[in-house]
Amino acid sequence: MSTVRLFFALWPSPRLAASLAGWAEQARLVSGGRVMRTETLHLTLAFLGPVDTALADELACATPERPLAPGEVAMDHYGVFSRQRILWAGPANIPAGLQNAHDELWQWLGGYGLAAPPQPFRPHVTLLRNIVHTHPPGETPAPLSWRYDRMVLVASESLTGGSRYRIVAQSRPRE
Ligand code: 2AM
Repeated sequence: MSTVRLFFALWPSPRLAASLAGWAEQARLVSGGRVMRTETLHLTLAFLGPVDTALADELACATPERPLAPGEVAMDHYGVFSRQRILWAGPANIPAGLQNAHDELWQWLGGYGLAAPPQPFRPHVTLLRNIVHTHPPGETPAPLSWRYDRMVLVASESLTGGSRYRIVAQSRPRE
């Protein structure tokens, strides 16, 4: 059985991604580590892991017909996942709209036999990997406001030296 590694994400505009890259550069001065490429920055809504290719095709066809309730999330906080040596940007407080979007997405995915992970939703944009100092920087740049109105379905392909992301579908914004 062949599978593809999938996740649903919010993808920033090039402008927002450039601002997030500035957050990454600032954090690297304190934390060390490797900066993620600007064009790959994203916020994962649901990580599906390896999915059978037939189901992946079904999801890619269904995604445009499943609008995401538009909302806004502040990037106003640096956090670290010390075990994974990741530094990220995200909201200090998860907005209800984003939490609902996550919960409703997983409810919909349940109809395809997919189950949400037991861990709580931790919305974040990974900025640095392999960080050296696992305390987040004390100073945070000016907060960024991220208005979103759609999500993307992404296939993650493992290559030597990292992953390549391929957007396979996106939801249509609500009329
Ligand atoms: P990360 O950036 O914190 O590693 C593609 O790998 C995306 O899916 C990334 O945003 C990654 O988060 C996320 N991801 C990878 N494995 C995951 C897992 N087991 N649970 C939740 N998200 C995961």
